[in-house]
This record gives sequence, structure tokens and C-alpha cells, in this order.
Amino acid sequence: MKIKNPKLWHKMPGGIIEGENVLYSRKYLKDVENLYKSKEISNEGKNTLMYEVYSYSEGDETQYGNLFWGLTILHPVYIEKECNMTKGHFHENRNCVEYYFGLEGEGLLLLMDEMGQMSAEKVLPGSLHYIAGNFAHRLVNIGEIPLKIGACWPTTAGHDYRAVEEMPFPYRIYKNNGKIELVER
Ligand code: M6P
Ligand code: ZN
Repeated sequence: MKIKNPKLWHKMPGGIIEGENVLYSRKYLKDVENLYKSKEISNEGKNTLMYEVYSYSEGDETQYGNLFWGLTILHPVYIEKECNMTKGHFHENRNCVEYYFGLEGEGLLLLMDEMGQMSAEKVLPGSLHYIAGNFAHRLVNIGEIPLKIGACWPTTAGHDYRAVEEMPFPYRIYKNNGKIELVER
């Protein structure tokens, strides 16, 4: 019997699992500019790479009980001092929970319930974050290097972005002279 080499999830991209059932997407500022307060984004600025997402699963994605393993890389970009963030989403299936796991860099995980109440958790290498099924979640880079997190969630969870567009996270996150500020909308 031959012993198989393990899949090195944290080596994505460029690791051995790249290409094998790995989905990859990236967001430029032009894709997410509506999230930011600033309305003065230049055409050149719109081509800034904001974040990248790898997700990986095996087997049938429609099968209840199957899981995705993911990696999000949020670059250290500030839009007039506002920190780089993911779009953020609820799960279409509100029963589906998720784990985030801090790998590199420094961030905040914003959690918002269906009444619009928000809390925030510090994300750092080694931090583990349980995201209950009925909480919207958004990741924010508050550091000066790429923020990398691992994530694990059911393949049948789905992304509900619309609920977050209709009821945005109530705080914007800024970094002002090195200090993190949560500013109510
Ligand atoms: C994590 C997971 C993914 C999600 C990604 C980016 O990797 O939660 O499901 O797509 O972060 O977040 P968003 O889709 O909100 O931009
Ligand atoms: Zn999710």
C-alpha cells in the first residue's frame, strides 16, 4: 500500500491541491466599490485587486452534509482610510454554520444578526471563529499585510448577499493614524 501525500490547504494558491476541484474568484475594487463610503474612486483605482477566494470540495456539492474548505486573502488596501472588506453574506440556508480560522495577518470578523445587531471579533493567526447560521459575516483587513483565513462551511449553504445589501452592516471600519475606528453609518 502506498501512503498518499496530504493536501496542503494552506498552500493555496500554488499548493498541490490547485487545479483539483479548486474554485477561484477574485474581486477588484470596481466589483465592490459600492461597499465603501468614498465616491471618489479613480478609474485606475477601480482595477485594484481587493480579495481572492479559493474554495475546494470533493464529491457532489448538492449533497447535504458535504463541506467546502476555503481560503480568503484580503489585501491591505485602504479606501480613504476605510479598511478592505469582503462583501459579507448570510447563508441562504440559515441552518448552515461556518468556521473561520485566522492564518496570517490581522483582521476583524463582523457578525450581524437578522435584526441588524453587530458584534466584532479580532482575527489573528490561530484564531478560531464559529459563525452561527443566522448571522451575516464580513471579514475586514485592519493590518499592513494580506489577511489570510481558512473557512469551512456546508456546500449547500448558499450565499445570500441581497439581505446584506438591504440591511448593511451598521458600522464602517477605518484605520486612522494606526488606530482602528468603528463608525456608525
Ligand atoms: C469565505 C467563505 C466564502 C466566501 C468568502 C468571501 O471564504 O465565507 O463562502 O465567499 O469568504 O466572502 P464574500 O462571499 O462575502 O465576499
Ligand atoms: Zn459564509
